[in-house]
Amino acid sequence: MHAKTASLTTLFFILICLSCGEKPLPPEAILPVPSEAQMKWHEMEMNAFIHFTTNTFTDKEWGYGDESTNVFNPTEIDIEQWVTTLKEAGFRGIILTAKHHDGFCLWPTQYTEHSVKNSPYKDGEGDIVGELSAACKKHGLKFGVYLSPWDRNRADYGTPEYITYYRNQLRELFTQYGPVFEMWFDGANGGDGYYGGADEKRKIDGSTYYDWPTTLDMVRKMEPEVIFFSDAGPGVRWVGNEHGIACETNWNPFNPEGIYAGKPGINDLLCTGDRNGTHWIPAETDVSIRPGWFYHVAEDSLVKSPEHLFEIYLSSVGRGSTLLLNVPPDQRGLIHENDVEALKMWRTMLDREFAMNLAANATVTASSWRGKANDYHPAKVVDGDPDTYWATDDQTTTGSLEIELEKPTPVRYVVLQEYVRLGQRIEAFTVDFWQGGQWQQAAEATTIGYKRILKLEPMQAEKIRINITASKACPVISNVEVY
Ligand code: FUL
Repeated sequence: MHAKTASLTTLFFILICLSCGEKPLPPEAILPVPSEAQMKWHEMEMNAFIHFTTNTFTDKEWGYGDESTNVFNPTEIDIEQWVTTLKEAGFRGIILTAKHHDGFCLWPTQYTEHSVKNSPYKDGEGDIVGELSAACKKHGLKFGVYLSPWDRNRADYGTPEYITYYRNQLRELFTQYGPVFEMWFDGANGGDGYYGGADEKRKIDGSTYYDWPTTLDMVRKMEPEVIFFSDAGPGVRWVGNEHGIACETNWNPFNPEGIYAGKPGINDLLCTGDRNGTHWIPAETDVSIRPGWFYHVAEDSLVKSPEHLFEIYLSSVGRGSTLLLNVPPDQRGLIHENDVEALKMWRTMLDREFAMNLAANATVTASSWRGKANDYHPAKVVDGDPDTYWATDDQTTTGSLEIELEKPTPVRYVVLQEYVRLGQRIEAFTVDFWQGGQWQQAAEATTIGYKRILKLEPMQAEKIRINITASKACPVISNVEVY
């Protein structure tokens, strides 16, 4: 190589290196951060729950465990109707009570006679778990399983043999009906039950009896991506109530140390999470469309209204949680007409309220952005790409974004998303409207997380300002929508 060419080449590399040195690195993650499987779970936003067992036919919420298998007889069952109804409503996954506390199994397990195989349903040839898992696959929904740890039918409940039974059943479920996206471990335990005829109260130590670490390891070997739900996670945690309400301050970080399913006095903590928590364990908001979890004819008139379901959407998905809405099939084996109607009208409402994003491709400015680099430019919050974001320099933990609307418009909702792959950061912010030449505060809030939707008193706005007033580290926002 010529000396001249060589020096030009060197200069070229020096210039490249200089410019790459100038380009600011992305912010460092603030731990904990979500796993890839948890990220997928966040993105699902809304899943449906199906409670179905002998209770549907005996008009109970908690079967005692002595129900005859003959009572389970859904004569007009149409599982396609469940799945298409739920899919049209916008749910991405369905979690089924494969076995509730009464112990009746919705699949023909080889480990007990207390199942569909001894019921009149399809003359004992039916398999609700199999049929629902297949219908979910067909319609592109994910399938999840609830298998009650408490079992009021089993004579061996309370002994180590029952744990083997429980694990055998999990093995059947995960090898025959997967993929299973979420596994639901319910903490409820009322003590008394049939227990094979013993008719007594049994007390177990919830912190040790089930030996969860061994069970979870076993399941993970079959389904590495599965999300475990329980009070303590480890995948996702209970939100601490059954009203459809996540807390306004909702941290995904959580400290699971010493927490176990059913532990008394932890509901508030489950709802808020823990700013300084060690593990990423988001809250899942489970609630029923009816007062009960199972179908009761007397509740046909008590199906939640579309307006109530909309409020629940705002207080769950809108507070950074995932909604798990229970829609229980009736004795025919169908989702009742009233529930279908409520879901349809709710969907219409969601589509109407969030029809036109006024921020899409709007002009956005910011108080500052990371290294003045294009990669972190404020416009990234309206580009519709969940993987790009606005971020500030490391030492800047406050800052604002201004979104210019095309014309003065009444604004009802602001949707915000942090880029949570780098951890949850923001702890206080306001939303302000530019009106008649000055800023007016429209809302004051705390956490954002995966998603925050603020419902505002509709006000005419020319510009909107998102003002981050406190953050654990430099704010990183991937999305802003305005409706
Ligand atoms: C509770 C159970 O006791 C209810 O019956 C229902 O399954 C609900 C989702 O969880 O702990």
